[in-house]
Amino acid sequence: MKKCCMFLFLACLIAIAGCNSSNIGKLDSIEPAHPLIDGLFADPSVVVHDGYLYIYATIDPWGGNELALLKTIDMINFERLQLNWPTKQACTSPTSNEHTVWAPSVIKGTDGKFYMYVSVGSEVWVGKADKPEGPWHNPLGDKPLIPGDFRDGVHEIDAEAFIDDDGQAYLYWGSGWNWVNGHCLVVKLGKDMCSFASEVKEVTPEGYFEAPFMVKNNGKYYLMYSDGKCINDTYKVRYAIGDNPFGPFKQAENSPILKSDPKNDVYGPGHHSVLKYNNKWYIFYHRHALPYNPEELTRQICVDRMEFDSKGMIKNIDF
Ligand code: FUB
Repeated sequence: MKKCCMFLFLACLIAIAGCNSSNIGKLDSIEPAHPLIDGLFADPSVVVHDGYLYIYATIDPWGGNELALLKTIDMINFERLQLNWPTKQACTSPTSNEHTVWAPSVIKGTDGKFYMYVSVGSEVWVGKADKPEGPWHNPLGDKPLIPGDFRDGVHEIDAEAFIDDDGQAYLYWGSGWNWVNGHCLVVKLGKDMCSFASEVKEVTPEGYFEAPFMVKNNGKYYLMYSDGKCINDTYKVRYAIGDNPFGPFKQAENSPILKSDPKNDVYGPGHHSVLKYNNKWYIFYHRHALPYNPEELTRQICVDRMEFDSKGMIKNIDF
């Protein structure tokens, strides 16, 4: 009888484990430029933790009082979770403006904690949590990491952290105003991930407007970014290559690698992030919802494979 109970118990455990087993490797079977979820979300940032994929995103149009957090174990069913932070109320400073919460970036630090860099108004706030779902808090109390008046002419948004192989973290950020003169700044982050540990350097590559994302592959540093207007089909993803995190970065010959393709109904793809999973690269980005209506900010999140060719160039993404 005892043996029988033990067998049943083990069988149940195996069944439960089977139900929960992660299938996010199904990333591969998702159609190019096909929205992952029905809702209107933009600026995706992704984290994989305990077999789940988490997507942090701007709620369209133009953000809201909070961010969207979507969680999946199978790339088919997405659960929408409520984040306790950031909110517009919790992240208002004398230099923020009326803009909302948008453009998150989440990364796991070398200390095993999760760090979020998020634009609220026209400035960058930092959050910290033990788990991707939170609870999140601002380690700086009620202050932004990068205030709205940090540097003249720079729109202080779209921050993205990168951790190099030696454990040193960097923060890239910046955009322009009125769709012109985008600036990309970079700084070394302190071990606490919420202080600056170097001078801030401008590394703006050719054709840059906003949404920087750093990728390292085979010792090279690929600064990827968006260019054009996110409100229409001019938005696209470019990249430039450098030998270290501070550049200089030279735009690659085949840049942009992701752009509108009206024949395949793809309009204004951009503000991406990159995930390396099971030794394969994936690019998450938003593109305009269909039917395409320029000037209306209704964006949806997609994912495609991203590959490097034998010369170390990022291959153009075709649909
Ligand atoms: O979602 C709001 C803004 O649109 C982001 O900050 C930009 O990068 C663009 O995607």
